[in-house]
Amino acid sequence: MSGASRPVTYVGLGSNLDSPERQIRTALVELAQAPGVIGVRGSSLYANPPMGPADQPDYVNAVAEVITALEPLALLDLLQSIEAIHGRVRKLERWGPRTLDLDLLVYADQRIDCDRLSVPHPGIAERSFVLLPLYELAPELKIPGLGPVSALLTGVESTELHRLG
Ligand code: A4P
Ligand code: MG
Repeated sequence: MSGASRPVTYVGLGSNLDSPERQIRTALVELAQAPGVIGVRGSSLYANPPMGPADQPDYVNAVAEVITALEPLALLDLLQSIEAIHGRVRKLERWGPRTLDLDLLVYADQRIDCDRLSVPHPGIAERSFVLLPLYELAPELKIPGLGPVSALLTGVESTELHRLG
């Protein structure tokens, strides 16, 4: 692990309801202010069309590098508490619209598979809206079990991502 007491982790942020850009920017501040979080560096924000059901608004996505003393499940608790502050309502529809989705993408060099948590997040390799902001923050990153983020990025189409100012 890179620094046992302050692992480097990456969190994916996504929103397509109720002012998505504001949801993401506020969530970055809330993450930075949370107990147990040592530092946060946010990527650019990217507007992009929905993956999954097409009858929903476009998304805004970003990635944050989070340096934290929190263990993985405690970090997941934090992410879910921030989703709750943003009025996230979990519906049965898979991949439906949401005010805020926070996914734990990478936790240092750990591979985790338990009831509540799969890390690295299983969707990373197919999602340009994750790979491009992740590459922007950490071009040298190697994702445990998947390899360099740069190599993964060449395997996805990222023309539909629009960087927001
Ligand atoms: N869980 C397991 N592993 C993790 C992890 N690494 N990070 C569990 C976060 N949670 C994890 O999550 C369901 C459960 O997954 C949690 O209770 C947690 O214990 P959820 O957030 O309630 O469900 P979800 O996000 O609706 O489901 P899913 O399948 O994870 O959806 P995704 O993969 O998050 O995709 N299109 C665009 N353009 N941009 C998007 O951001 N997002 C989605 C949702 C669909 N289409 C999108 C986007
Ligand atoms: Mg999620």
